[in-house]
Amino acid sequence: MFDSITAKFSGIMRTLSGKGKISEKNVRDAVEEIKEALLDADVNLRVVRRFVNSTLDEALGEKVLQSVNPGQQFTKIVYDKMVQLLGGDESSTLNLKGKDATTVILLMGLQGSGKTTAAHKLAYRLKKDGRSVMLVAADLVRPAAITQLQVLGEKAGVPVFTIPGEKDPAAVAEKAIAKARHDLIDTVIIDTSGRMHLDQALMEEIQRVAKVSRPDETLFVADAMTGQSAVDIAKEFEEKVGISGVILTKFDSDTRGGAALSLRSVVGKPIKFIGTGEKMEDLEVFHADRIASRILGMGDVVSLVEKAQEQYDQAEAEKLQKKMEKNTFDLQDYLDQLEKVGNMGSADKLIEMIPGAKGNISEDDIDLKGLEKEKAIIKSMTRFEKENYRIIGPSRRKRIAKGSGTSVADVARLLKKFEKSKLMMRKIMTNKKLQAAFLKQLGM
Ligand SMILES: Nc1nc2c(ncn2[C@@H]2O[C@H](COP(=O)(O)OP(=O)(O)OP(=O)(O)O)[C@@H](O)[C@H]2O)c(=O)[nH]1
Ligand SMILES: [Mg+2]
Repeated sequence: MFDSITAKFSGIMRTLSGKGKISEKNVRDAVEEIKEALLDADVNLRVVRRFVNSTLDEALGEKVLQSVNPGQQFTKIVYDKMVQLLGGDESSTLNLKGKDATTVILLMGLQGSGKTTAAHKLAYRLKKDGRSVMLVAADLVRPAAITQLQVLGEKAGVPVFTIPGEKDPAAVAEKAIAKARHDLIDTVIIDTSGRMHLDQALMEEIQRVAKVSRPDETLFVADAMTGQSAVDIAKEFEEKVGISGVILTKFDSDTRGGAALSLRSVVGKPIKFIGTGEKMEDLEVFHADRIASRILGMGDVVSLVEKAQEQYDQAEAEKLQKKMEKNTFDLQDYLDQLEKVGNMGSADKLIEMIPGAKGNISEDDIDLKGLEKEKAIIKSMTRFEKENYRIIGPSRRKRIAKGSGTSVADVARLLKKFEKSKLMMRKIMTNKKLQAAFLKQLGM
């Protein structure tokens, strides 16, 4: 998402930052280009106007034109406006009751917007946070909807409430909540049906479900690919049912991003999560500042570090540190690290988070395939070999290459790389300053 808008914004900023002094005309030209970029990305016209006017007002103030580094000042203004547009620092956390009560989350949206997928991603996330979750199948329109939720619920390891034969979604919701209270389940997530278009029947159905379930969160699920129309639909849901927040799905898609940039401002409700893929883990908390950075091509280091940290818990990090201190880090440990990198996400997602990487680094540069190869090689070693890499001579190398479907050269390359990492670790561990930086990165 945002590929073309990011390219254009980076271009505009680069032109301006190259200038030692900028004139009023420079600013006006840049703002005009920004306007075009936003319109091209299918951003709502009123939103574009407001963005452009307030950027212009501020940028033409004395502060920018007279400043030592006008290009940077201008970038800062555009960045701040973008953050504001996306919701500023308003909270995107869910309104959850304590565990001694039952929190109800209602999901709604058009057909195929990603409600069922979002329901199961949310269930998975909240369960991971230590909550007890129940999914409720209140989509009684599409024949396969119940089975779909049951399959996903099983994947996430949470119960799915259904009433076979029941035709009234409000009745299902009501009974589900009663059961959750009885079973001391603290979070209920209700998946509702969608329609191709907005229609009276859908609105009435959702209204009735909302009335009996009295949700703590009423989340509108919007498909980022539907562009402008997502905004109109959200407005309709807000008027008829009332929404507390938005989940923007298919953020990973190749779309221009207009919906993402317009929704918050037009509907006036926070975007709380973004869906970044079809898998259970592909749900990120929405942070206006981080997305603004990504859009302007400035990367998102905070999310990147968080993703890395997710892969480590404190105990593991300490164990790793011990091994490094004692220099007993072996190939099995190396393999564990490779697995963690692989778990951080696909190459294209990582690229978006590295400042300046988009457009400069390709997916091939982040060599996740090479990673797979290395993993296969280590997995073909015996335990003794993993613990004593120096004994891996020519005949062992041949056997390992054969076992992993690679070549002897590949095995040799891996061993060299591993040896280098070990050397690097020795260096880190014998240098206090490096050590501190490293531990900070592990979140210690
Ligand atoms: N790439 C990507 N695909 C998604 C995402 N969220 C949902 N999908 C896909 O979109 C399709 C529709 O998702 P569902 O969750 O079934 O949508 P729904 O709103 O429940 O649809 P109905 O129940 O028919 O109204 C599925 O193929 C999902 O895998 C996302 O964030 N990224
Ligand atoms: Mg569904």
